[in-house]
Amino acid sequence: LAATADRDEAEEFVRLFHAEHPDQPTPLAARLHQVRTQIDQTGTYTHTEDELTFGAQVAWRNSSRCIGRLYWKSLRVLDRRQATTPEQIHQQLCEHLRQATNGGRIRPTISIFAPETPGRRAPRVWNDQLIRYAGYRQEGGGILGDPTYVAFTDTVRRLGWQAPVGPWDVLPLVIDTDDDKPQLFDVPRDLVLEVHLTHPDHPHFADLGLRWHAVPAISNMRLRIGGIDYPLAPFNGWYMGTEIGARNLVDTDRYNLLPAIAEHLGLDTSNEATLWRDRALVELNRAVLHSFNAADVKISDHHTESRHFLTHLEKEERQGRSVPADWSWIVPPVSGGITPVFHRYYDQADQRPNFYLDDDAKT
Ligand code: HEM
Ligand code: NRG
Repeated sequence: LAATADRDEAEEFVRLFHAEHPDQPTPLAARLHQVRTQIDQTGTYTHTEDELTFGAQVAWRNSSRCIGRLYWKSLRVLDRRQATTPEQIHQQLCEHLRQATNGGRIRPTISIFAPETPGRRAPRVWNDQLIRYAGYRQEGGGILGDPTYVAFTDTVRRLGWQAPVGPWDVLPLVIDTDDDKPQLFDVPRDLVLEVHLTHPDHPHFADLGLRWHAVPAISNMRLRIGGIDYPLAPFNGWYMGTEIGARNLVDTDRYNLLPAIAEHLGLDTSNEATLWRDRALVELNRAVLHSFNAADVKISDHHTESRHFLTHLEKEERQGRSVPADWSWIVPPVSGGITPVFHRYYDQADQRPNFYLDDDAKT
């Protein structure tokens, strides 16, 4: 069996862990010896709970596309390496949503399932987030729901999902383990906190019937710590309002709602120079922030989140660490130039541990 853990990366990680956490019960040299021996004998090694926690936190710290990294040290890490059957995994995913949602006081959380090993393929879920809305192609060419998920919705219907066929149907989870066929599980309704959108100045805005889910929980990124891959390690924080109000509800290949909102607001859409798109966009983003706040669901705006990110940068640099960042992801999709993150460049580096999307996997 070919080794699944990279020896050099393992060493580098164990050294990093000890550098940032001196005073370990097992000294660095002894731990390095253990890890090398385990890899030589079995092709892999097992992270301690402390290594796993630190590794996940640093993977967040190294996520160059994430503006929300100020709180990387407070990431809650749930060690789910023992869950193996689809039923156990489903139960732990539900428990993740329960703890992370926390009635709206969202807690950044990651659940880490079994890694890839020489003897056994790691479990996966096919969904890209734990909570997403289905999309349906309709007769006549229109799309109901989230257009991004039309293909995935077809897939789960072929696996037997009984689709309600509405605009906000939460997709079932597809859990795939080494020894079973992929299995479908519903996400229990009471674990899906949603916010219905209202507008602080336009009482009839609610009639548009818009909503979004409270928790973004990415489930398709591989967590790589010390040369070990954890393909199933779903994580969440809270939303920045623009993700919903400037992208999910707005992109022309998502809910594409600006025309409907402009009409609702009675804007002059006769030519682009009226800036009706921009005006509708601002009102939608106000509605998102207003509605989450009114419902006591944690969310942050792009001005605050941008400031926090620069605070994070300064804090890390004072610790002697560089903060790799990807300008095109960090700068918010609205009002870029009036947020402070716009007016500078960033280091670009692939530091490990990190999260990887397997379509553009780098290793
Ligand atoms: C990306 C905000 C927590 C890891 C992003 C993006 C935003 C964001 C705005 C860009 C998303 C996009 O444009 O689609 C936040 C906020 C958080 C948070 C406000 C609140 C605490 C976390 C946590 C993790 C994380 C807990 C991991 C432990 C990532 C990664 C990406 C990302 C890996 C890139 C995703 C991709 O490549 O598709 N984050 N984040 N973030 N965030 Fe965060
Ligand atoms: N834009 C995506 C979510 C991407 C990650 N954003 C976060 N992550 N806030 C969307 O669903 O709109 N997080 O872990 O909090």
